[in-house]
Amino acid sequence: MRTSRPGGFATSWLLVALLSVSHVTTASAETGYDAWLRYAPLDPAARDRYASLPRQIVLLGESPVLRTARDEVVRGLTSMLGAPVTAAVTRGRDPVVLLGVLPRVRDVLKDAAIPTQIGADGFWLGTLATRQGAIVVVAGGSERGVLYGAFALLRRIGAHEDVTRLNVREEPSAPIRWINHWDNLDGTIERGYAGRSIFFEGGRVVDDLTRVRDYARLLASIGINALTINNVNANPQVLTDAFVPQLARVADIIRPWGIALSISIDFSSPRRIGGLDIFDPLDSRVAAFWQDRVDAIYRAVPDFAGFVLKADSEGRLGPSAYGRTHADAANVIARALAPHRGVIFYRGFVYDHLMDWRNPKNDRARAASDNFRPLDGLFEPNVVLQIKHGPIDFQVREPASPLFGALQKTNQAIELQITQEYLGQQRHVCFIAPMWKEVLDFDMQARDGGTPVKQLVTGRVFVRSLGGFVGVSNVGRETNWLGHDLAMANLYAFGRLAWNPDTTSRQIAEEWTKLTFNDRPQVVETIVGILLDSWPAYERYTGPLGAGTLTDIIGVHYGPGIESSERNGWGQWHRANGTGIGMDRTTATGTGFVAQYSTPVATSYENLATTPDELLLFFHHVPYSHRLRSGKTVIQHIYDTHYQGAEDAAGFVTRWRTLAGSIDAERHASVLARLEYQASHAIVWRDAITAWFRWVSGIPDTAGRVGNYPGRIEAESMSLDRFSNGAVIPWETASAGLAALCSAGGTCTARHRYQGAAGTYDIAVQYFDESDGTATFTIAVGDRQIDRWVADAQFGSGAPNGHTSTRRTIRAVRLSPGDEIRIEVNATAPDSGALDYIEITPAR
Ligand code: GCW
Repeated sequence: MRTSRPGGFATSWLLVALLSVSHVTTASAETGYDAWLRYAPLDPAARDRYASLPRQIVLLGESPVLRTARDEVVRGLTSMLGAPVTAAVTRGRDPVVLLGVLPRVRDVLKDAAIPTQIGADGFWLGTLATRQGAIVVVAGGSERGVLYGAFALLRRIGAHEDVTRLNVREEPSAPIRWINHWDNLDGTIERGYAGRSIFFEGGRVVDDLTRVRDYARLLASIGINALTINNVNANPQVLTDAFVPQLARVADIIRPWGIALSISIDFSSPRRIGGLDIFDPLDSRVAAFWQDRVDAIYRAVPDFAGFVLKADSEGRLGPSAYGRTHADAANVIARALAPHRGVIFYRGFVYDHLMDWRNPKNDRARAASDNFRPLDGLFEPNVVLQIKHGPIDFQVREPASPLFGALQKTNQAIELQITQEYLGQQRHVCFIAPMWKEVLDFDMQARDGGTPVKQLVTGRVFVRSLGGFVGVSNVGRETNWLGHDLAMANLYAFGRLAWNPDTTSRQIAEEWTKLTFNDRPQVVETIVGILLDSWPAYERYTGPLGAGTLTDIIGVHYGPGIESSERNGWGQWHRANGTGIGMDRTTATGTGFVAQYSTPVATSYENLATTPDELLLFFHHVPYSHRLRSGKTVIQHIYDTHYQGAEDAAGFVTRWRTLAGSIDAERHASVLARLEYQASHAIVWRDAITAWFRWVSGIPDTAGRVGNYPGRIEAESMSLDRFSNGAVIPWETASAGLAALCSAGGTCTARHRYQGAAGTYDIAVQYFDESDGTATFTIAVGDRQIDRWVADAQFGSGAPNGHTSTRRTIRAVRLSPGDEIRIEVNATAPDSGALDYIEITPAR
């Protein structure tokens, strides 16, 4: 235990006043809104452990961020301890929690054994014995550090850790811990899955910024220090004089949480809103435009953080319009920002989406390094290259981008995607920390002695002062921010890893679970178990062996759509054909991508024998008969993992059910509904992918499952009234490629005469829930209606396909031979009320 000498600080303080910032908590339904900052009241046993914790909070100094820190401690302790905790302006006879920046703390606690230095944004938490008893000190390396220290103290208590002997110093791994949003000014969100924007509506910043404030609080608690609020596919209006005051409103709301505002910009803004006929970065009028806009923003937002720029990518204009380089583009804006200490993040996500797919040497994975490596050293010091974690685009499995190891004289930040664009869009649970960790821990061998990605992006390896982490979060207006309560673990994990990338996924999951739910061992074990198993499960039923997420690449990136990636310019090719699968990216016979890595890494990926199985198809094209280390062939691996993955997803439901009564009923029910949906959609994935590969390869499943579905009755083979048979595109997303469509609207009926043994069965109805209208489904056995539901979900597609394919299971239905099972669909056009099949299996 570290203590100061008793009497080590002035005892003459008088308690001057108690401020009125104490918080009263009331029990309320769990909505997920408070996420990991619930400050749930401790049970009496746990409360006893904190009996000696001071109930008065003294803040040294005055500023919005410091006040936020103090108020948060008051709020958190009051709520958790269930007793009044108050803010005092100075110290009386009772022990206190003392908050302040390090020099102020050292002034007051002169002889105490407190660190003499704390890095920017870092903090020290200490318990010091004094004549007045044990005081708790939160000393910050900066005001932000005090705030982070306050949250760290509360986190420890929330997780029921001992705080009687604190002596903890923490500093963030990197200065850049930013969140990006892909929110459009009209209130929509690109790749957002939880409602409309919390920032914008109707072309303006929303009037009520309460949610923005509460979101900033969540972000501050995990160490985020800047927020980019609009889409990288940017609307130039954000730079206009009319918009700048609106930006200032957002900046004012997030500032007390130590978070600085940033925006994404459109590179052609000089032409679109600047009255120029040109946006050439080397033109002096263009430079003057950028300076003018930057100055205008800083007049309104003095602590503005900077810009994010997506140029020459996916149709966005960029320097190539004038034959200029990305360095030219970044630098003209960087120079305008430099006097204000602003930074520009230039996105490394630059590639040709109109690439000739017929050329086997073409490779989108090469693009980032091909574009940026030659420019290393040419960027202004306040330019940061923002690089997606993998060379393609947030697929379920990718190697680390080689660009991380290739830049020695350029600041870099890793871009991680929290919004689950390719990972089940928050309808599926997929805890991404383990995937991020694989990349962060990967040794790029950029020079001798170990250079994991985490040390490259934090600037440690090549000694860059700017570097770090950017997360694309896309929270929305749904109460629980991301739609799925468990998805919030990803936002939490992003912040915790940006703070300290050495933290393990399990540590993060445990901490998050305790704070978000509770710390009962069974709860922690179950939820952490589901979280840690979720990415492997998702990978199993979606994209095998590094081939990519086998989803509809040119659409909403959600359900299966295996051939959508092929024969187009988007470059997410897996090159599966009748004999084999995979992208040959070797130097010897392929696209040469592997040569972008350092020699030792390249050598291992170049050779089939040393390429890890999980990335095999990213680097090599192999026959379906190729044997993996497991001894299985590639094709059998594809079959087995898809069945395994679907079973894993079903297991999440069973595991989650065991938590009934151990967590609040509200979140138990809402997560259960999502997990049940996930389990059924995992079957859609399983069947689509295994059927497609069975067809393309001509090789049967040795276990006999693929193409053989016991108890399944295809809708098109039922006795149909007003339904018509239709082909589903892509074919593999419907059983047997066909569905019964109720396209004419009105009521359509499908009948099946049950001829099996009498007994109790589960009946699954597989149908398509299109986004373009509603369809009401009724199912009856004889004249007994057994279920009725309305299909009105929004899966982003108005057609029957892998996005919309949905399963409803009616459990424990008594059936006797001769019973008629009747499904009626009442569809409002253009919804086709499509029915795929029913499946009758013994009740579970
Ligand atoms: O993954 C792709 C997304 C686009 C996104 C783009 C990017 C914002 O499908 O929606 O655009 O990446 O990162 O710029």
